[in-house]
Amino acid sequence: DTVERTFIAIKPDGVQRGLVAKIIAVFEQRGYKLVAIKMVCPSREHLEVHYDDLRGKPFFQGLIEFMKSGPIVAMVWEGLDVVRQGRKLLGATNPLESEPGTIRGNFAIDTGRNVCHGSDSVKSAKREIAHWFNNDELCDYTLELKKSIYE
Ligand code: YYY
Ligand code: MG
Repeated sequence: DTVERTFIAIKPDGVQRGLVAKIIAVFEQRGYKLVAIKMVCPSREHLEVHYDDLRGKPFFQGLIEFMKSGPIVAMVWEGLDVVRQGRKLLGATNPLESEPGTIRGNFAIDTGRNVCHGSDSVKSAKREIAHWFNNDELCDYTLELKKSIYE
């Protein structure tokens, strides 16, 4: 399914540390198609709904505070198996467990400063994309490179 989509976000620490271009490049160079991108400073309510499944966890308030500490770069990427592959490109939630070569494995140390977010399933991806983007922000175009990336 080459039109599978995932929601990827560069968190405030990734923006502050100047990792925006590097993180985008990982997805571009793998061959995925960028469908939407914007810089945003979301409200507390917006972030709480985004992380709805983590309400009640001891780190929840700190996570929301941190996510409110600066702008986030929100993106939608499209391509074959992009949800699962996106998680692999990001690396494990705890960067100390992330493989070298992954974004977190290359650029992060603490779980609470792991520089990026990626949807954990096709179902959450659908929910998160609808939560962060209006339909008219999702660009419908042909990636001309497709013939060079897929057989
Ligand atoms: O999907 P992912 O970001 O890899 O992890 P989640 O379990 O969904 O947690 C979301 C977010 O919460 C994580 O990226 C950092 C933060 N967090 C934390 O600060 N401490 C934990 N023990 C677990 C997660
Ligand atoms: Mg998650």
